[in-house]
Amino acid sequence: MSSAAEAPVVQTRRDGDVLVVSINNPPVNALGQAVRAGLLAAIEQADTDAGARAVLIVGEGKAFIAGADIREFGKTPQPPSLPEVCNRIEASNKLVVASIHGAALGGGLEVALSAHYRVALPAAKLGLPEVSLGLLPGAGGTQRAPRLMGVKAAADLMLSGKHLSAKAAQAAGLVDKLAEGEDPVATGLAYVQELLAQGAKPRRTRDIEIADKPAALAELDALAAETAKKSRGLFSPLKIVECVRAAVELPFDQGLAQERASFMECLASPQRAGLIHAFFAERETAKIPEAKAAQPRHFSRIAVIGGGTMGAGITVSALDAGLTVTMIERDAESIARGQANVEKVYNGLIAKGRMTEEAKAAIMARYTPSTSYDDIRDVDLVIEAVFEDIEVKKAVFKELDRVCKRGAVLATNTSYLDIDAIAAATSRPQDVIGLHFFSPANIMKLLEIVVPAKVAPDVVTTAFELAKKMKKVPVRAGVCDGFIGNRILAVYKQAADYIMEDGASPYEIDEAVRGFGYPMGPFQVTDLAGGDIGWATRKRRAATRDPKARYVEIADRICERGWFGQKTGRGFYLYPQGARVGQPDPEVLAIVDAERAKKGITPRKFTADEIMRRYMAAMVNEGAKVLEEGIALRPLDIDVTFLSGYGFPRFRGGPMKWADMTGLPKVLADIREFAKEDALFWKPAPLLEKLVAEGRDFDSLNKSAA
Ligand code: 3H9
Repeated sequence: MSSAAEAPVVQTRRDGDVLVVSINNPPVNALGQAVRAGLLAAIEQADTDAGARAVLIVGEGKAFIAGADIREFGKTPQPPSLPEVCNRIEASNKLVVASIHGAALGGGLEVALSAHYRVALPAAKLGLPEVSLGLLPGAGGTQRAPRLMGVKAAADLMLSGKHLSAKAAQAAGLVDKLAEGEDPVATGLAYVQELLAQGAKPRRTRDIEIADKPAALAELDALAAETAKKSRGLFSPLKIVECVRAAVELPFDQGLAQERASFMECLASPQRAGLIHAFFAERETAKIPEAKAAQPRHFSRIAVIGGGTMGAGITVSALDAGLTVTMIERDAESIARGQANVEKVYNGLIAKGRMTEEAKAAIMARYTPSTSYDDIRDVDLVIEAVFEDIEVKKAVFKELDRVCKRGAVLATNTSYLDIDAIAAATSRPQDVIGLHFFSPANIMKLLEIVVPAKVAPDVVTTAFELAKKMKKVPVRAGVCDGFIGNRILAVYKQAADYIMEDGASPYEIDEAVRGFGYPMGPFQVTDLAGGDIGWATRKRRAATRDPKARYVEIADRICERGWFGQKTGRGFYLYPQGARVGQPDPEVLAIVDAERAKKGITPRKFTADEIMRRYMAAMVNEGAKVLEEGIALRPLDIDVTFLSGYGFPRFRGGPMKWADMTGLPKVLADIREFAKEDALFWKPAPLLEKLVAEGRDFDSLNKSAA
């Protein structure tokens, strides 16, 4: 073990009459067992040190404390607990001050709220984001925050999980002083001396009385109703409201006891397991084999080919990342439309008061429209976002090959097409990669980085660097029809079509999928995206479709009528007068009935549970195939793809995590059962069978890849 690893994670030293307690547990000073024990010991030491008049708690490195150590959740808790540490800090007979820089989140903020005074440096970020992990503040946060900042503001902080700037935290009452400077120790010591000079004594948050309790309870009633409506199956938000209510109604210690009990319930919930899996998985996807060997290429000037919705969204993402963008379109009219698409995004922000005209002008100064490829000779990176047709794309890449400087990265935004074939249209396949953005590209977080056979490793790392600059969640994918996301989508969409043809209405299926936690069901999504998009894909695939495979024609019948969804006023649903929420359409049900009759199918009843078992089994089985073919590096890459790009409910952790939590033997048993009806579609993935035979789960593959 290195000496750095042996250094205590909490150190104390005397600075005159102040005991400085510093936490040094990189990367973010999470409150693991050793930190908790160290903090407790430091406070005991301070209380018995006659020469110490005050204690200063600081974090070393980039954060004060980012919270409890999330990796410990789900394991047997080791004493001392964080609530015990916080209570001990608050009870200290010495003046305790927290000096906050960087993140003071979750348990980190709870430590600070247990101190008697708080000073923050300007870049500090304070928050109680436990809700995003399926938890609630479990070390006194639900009891102390309302006493310091008021009941409504504290509940909002906990329910939103948002981070407050130091300035906002001071205005809210969480922080006593906002200090200039960059050194939390020097700033903290100066503040301690200021307090001592004023004769300040320990001031315990637990002793603060909550003002106007009847008004606070009325606010909580309203908040509980709103939270029940908004939290869509999430467990911890309502628990947060109940704990804040306890802060108002009960003595402090009873409130703490209720918080503890609720925290333990959340900790035991599968939602916590799903959300924490999502947290770590999103940080893992950037860990790719190429990262060890290849530094990203430099890029600052980029080109976007195509100014449609996708090209404009990519342009906005690039401009927001500080890059210089040249947009290429084929003629004056198209480029004017492309620029209008870009400006529309910024004008929307201006209309909402979230951007000034000056800020827009500064951003647009980095944007150049052009109709000539000659204007992009010097760019470092190109993203093509033209019509989804392999011949059109190959022609664009031939042109890029002709004009672009050597070493420029050439990326295609195709969602299905063969990127190896696109790369082969150039003389430099080592520079060609897929960057699959999701629409609207300036909003959606997912970026599938599709790695063709001949691409150079430093082009792959450049793509990941671009994702970081654009604040996207990158996932590395291999080349196949649809890559990770759209390939798996095609299969579970097919499962939904089979369920529909066998007896459930599209509306029942959508309802079951929403009940699982999705914001929308698959037929609502089709209507939103435009039925014509899927129709074009089905036509393209018709030639290669296995003639023995079951094919449901209902969607084709709907498209043949020109019913493409919201944009045409009807699709699977009716959208009278431009309504955004659709109504069931009896004519669609008649089409479904006619198609069933044509195939001699007698419709049967499906429960929501059976719908979801089929939907998820199809998703997981195809996910396993994507893994064994190496299209996805790890199960967690599939999880992140669906969480960030396809609306998969975050609290379920992603499809592969869902499968692990459901139990792979159960999922496989379902697939084998369904295979009795259609052995071709429900062919179990060999990887799934292997894992079940070996008694392993998908997560074991994440771990072995780490
Ligand atoms: C809690 O506090 C419960 C209590 O109320 C009650 C207890 C009884 N633990 O995000 P980054 C790792 S719940 C363990 O890439 P950034 C992270 O995995 C907690 N590890 O950096 C990554 O590791 P690696 C409430 C953690 O600068 C590395 O640190 N707190 C933790 O973009 C760097 O992270 C939160 O929810 C942790 N708590 O962002 C805050 N946090 O290098 C969660 C981070 O191996 N954290 N790691 O991939 C964050 O929001 C961001 O990490 C932060 C830094 C803003 C701090």
